[in-house]
Amino acid sequence: VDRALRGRIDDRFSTVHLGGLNLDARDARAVRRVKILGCGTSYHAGQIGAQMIEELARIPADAEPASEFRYRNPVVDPDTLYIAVSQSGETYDVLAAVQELKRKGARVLGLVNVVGSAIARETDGGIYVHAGPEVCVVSTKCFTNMVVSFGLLALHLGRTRDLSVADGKRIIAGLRKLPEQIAEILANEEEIEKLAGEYADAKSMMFIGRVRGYPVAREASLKLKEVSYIHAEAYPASELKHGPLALIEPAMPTVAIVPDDDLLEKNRAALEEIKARSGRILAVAHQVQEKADHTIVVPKNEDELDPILMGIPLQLLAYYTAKAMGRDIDKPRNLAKSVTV
Ligand code: F1P
Repeated sequence: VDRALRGRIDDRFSTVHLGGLNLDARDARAVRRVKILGCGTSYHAGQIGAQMIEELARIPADAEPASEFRYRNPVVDPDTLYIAVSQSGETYDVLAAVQELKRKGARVLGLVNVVGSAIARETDGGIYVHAGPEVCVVSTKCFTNMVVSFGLLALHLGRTRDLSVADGKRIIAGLRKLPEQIAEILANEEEIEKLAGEYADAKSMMFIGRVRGYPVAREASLKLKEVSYIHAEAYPASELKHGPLALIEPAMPTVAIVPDDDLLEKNRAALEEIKARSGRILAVAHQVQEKADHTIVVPKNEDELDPILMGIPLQLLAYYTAKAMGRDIDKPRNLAKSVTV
């Protein structure tokens, strides 16, 4: 995160240096929609990015898995800014989506980690997320840095529309606090390792989160699947009552994202629903949750940055669960570092 932030924020609170973006203020003002494409972890980072762009730049935005984009003869709109997200910059499905978009005359930016990679070369400009090399197969620190980069991009887009000076100050101050707060979470690793031991017997796990907590839940469930091979489902907390509640029982623990924001009471109500069905609950929250069996308490920052601080302990949870089960964490079965076919 330090690396992602370094040199990108100057002393005038909301001025960001996104050097390779290749999107001047006029182009940025002309953007009517943002569509983000990525696979796996990068798609989840894109879902958070889309929410940040809507919140901070007030531009309608959404994210879609790149893997099937080209199969559905998508409408390509000249007023939409397309962003392709990829750690490796080599994922074939993302590259193929970029090529499809370019063929149809779209402007496509990249949010990529590996400098000079295929997607970085094919796109019209973009942001390098500067996460450093991801040595293992699954993407972790890159997810965090992608979310940071989306935060900077959202502020930049907002600024070109004379929006959110106050938001700019607030978020930039929040971003600057992140490295220290992340260090605090990492200092708590032992506690997370212990908790992982408690849940490693689960055959299946449910992950829930609301609004920006939902992509965090998805990403946490993906991490758990990738490295521990425990089946996991992720749902927006409000969807629980539309079906998945039927799955809740003691053998299916729930990991709940419960930030101190204006949805706190609703999230607590969901915990009650789960408890009423004898479900075990592990909450990730800013304060101990009474209804939960265990809570991982994370430091509070700006609401928009919750996905970063709540995502990291769940990456650790996946790691320690896999470790407790004796899995090969750096080389999970059936997965490749970059999926180039
Ligand atoms: C996308 C991705 C990773 C995942 C796995 C397979 O990679 O889905 O998120 O962890 O390794 O590939 P990328 O396009 O971000 O490099």
